[in-house]
Amino acid sequence: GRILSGMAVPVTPPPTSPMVQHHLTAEVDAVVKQQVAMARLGVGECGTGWQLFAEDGEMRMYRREQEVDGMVVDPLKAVHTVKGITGHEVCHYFFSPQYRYDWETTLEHMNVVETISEDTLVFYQLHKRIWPASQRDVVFWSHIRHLPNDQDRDGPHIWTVVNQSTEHPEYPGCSGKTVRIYLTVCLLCQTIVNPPKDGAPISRNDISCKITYCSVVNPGGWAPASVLRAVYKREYPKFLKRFTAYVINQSKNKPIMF
Ligand code: 18C
Repeated sequence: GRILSGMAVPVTPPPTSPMVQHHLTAEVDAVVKQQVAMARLGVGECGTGWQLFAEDGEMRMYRREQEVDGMVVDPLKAVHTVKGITGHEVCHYFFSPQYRYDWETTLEHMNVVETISEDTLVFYQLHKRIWPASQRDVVFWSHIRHLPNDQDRDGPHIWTVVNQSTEHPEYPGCSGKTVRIYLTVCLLCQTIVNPPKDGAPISRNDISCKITYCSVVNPGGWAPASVLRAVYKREYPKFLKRFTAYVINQSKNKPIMF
């Protein structure tokens, strides 16, 4: 069986697909551009009523209450500033499959279904069950990208990871007792550097990372709104705090990855 509950098995992704232009390439590019543009909008702009629901130090989490066919799909937008790490580092640890079990606490199983290219993978994830709801799973492509700042060559460069639900013939999602989740997630990271005045080399004390995390998750099947919103409220702050602490810890004795 492919399900190894909770075990951190070493991940050996399948080899890169040999096609010149994979059928997902155009979709990936379009969704990434759209998600990055949306993530760059502040929570005050657009007049769309983001409401603050969690706050901890520099971290702020906002949501908009939204339902589709009676199901809660509240969009989430979180902003955070973390000292001592770069946007490249944050995106590297979020994207790479070998670290996922270290920081993703809701995971029961994860595997790479397909390697589209070095920067685009397709994942299958089975998440822990919340009693009494059905267990959830998800298939999504994940893309990591560096966005050079074209307005200001010395300005901050931006890194992003976008995850978007997709279909895969080996994981049909309509069989068995799991319910398929649909998600769109965008992690956008900007490195801020305060160069030391004495011309000394840049150290981790001189850098910080401005993080924006946006997510829309459709639970795929009915779940009580109050339970769902309670899960959101508990899990999203837990994720962002734990994940950023993980990146700080992984990066601290390594050279800065700009
Ligand atoms: O972005 C994040 N992680 C990425 C890499 O894994 C990727 C995947 C996101 C998966 C999100 C869906 C998670 C479903 C979890 C279900 C059970 C969790 C609780 C378990 C407690 C024991 O993009 C970071 C994601 C941070 C996760 C936040 C939680 C979101 C909750 C969404 C609820 C979905 C429906 C749950 C159905 C049960 C309702 C009673």
